Amino acid sequence: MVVASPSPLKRTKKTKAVGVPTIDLSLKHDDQHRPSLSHLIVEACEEFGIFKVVNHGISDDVITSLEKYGLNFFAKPTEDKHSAVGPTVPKPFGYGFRNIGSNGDVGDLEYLLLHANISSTHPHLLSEAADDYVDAVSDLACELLVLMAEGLWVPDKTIFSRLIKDSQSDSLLRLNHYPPTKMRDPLTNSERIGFGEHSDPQILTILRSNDVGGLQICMPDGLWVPVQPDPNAFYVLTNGRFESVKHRAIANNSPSKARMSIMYFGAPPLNATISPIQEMVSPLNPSLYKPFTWGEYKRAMHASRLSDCRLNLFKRR
Ligand code: GA4
Repeated sequence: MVVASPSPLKRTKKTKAVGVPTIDLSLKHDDQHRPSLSHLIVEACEEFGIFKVVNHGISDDVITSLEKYGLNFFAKPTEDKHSAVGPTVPKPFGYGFRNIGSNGDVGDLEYLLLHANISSTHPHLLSEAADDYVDAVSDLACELLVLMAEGLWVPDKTIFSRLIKDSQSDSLLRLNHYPPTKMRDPLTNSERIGFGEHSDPQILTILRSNDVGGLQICMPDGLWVPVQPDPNAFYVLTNGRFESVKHRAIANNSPSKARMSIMYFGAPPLNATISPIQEMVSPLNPSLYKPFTWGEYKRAMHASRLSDCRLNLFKRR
């Protein structure tokens, strides 16, 4: 067996946190284990839309450098943050405070949303820490996409990874900073929301956070359960046939420490057509959606609220 957590999505007694399937990537070079590794990834994507990757091979230095960069950035005076990369409401890139997107969503956080592609004309961090991080996590994303193709028995193993390796890839980097705040909303006495419920639209998301909790995923029965933070691992959220898990972050309820999470969103170029690969379509298993470009999908996304489902707009009648 190559999976480290024996009972995925079993809630641990003490914390009520959920154990998502764990993928041990150190086994990728082992010819004997690689097929079961790719099978487990496919299973995790199909059943949960999220898994945890351990032994990912990305050095601590790369991760902590970007984390330090982020913490330094968020510690700056407000005016400096606004002037550093852009306006208060990123359109969509730059520094954001409370406002998410441009259709009225708000949360208890501040963030940096940047294009991951250095050659792009959009703002990016221009920091070595961010470049090194993006290089490392995009390689990890590609490795996982190759394993997914293997697990799905797709003949062209790089069919997915090529989309994010493309020089025009529309991948993004997001740093979310959740300062400590009072746990309950004083008016409603309900949990305060850091980042409202949504599913990620990109091919896959690679999320890393410090040891402060906040991430929750929605179970099939609609119950929200916390995911235990693990600074040494990455959480991978998938999309498509591998439906992206609905998730959110509650406001940070730790007494003094801020929560910081870093997301890499692996995306295709804007002009890439999104449609099922031929081998997956048959008269018995027809394509459910009209083909669309990633650019078209993004336009629909930016016209929607955080929790909206955009895919329905492209459903075949
Ligand atoms: C959710 C996932 C990513 O964080 C993001 C978000 C994007 C944004 O912040 O600009 C969106 C949201 C996300 C989907 C609906 C729209 C657009 C905020 C929003 C209300 C960067 C992304 O790609 O889609």
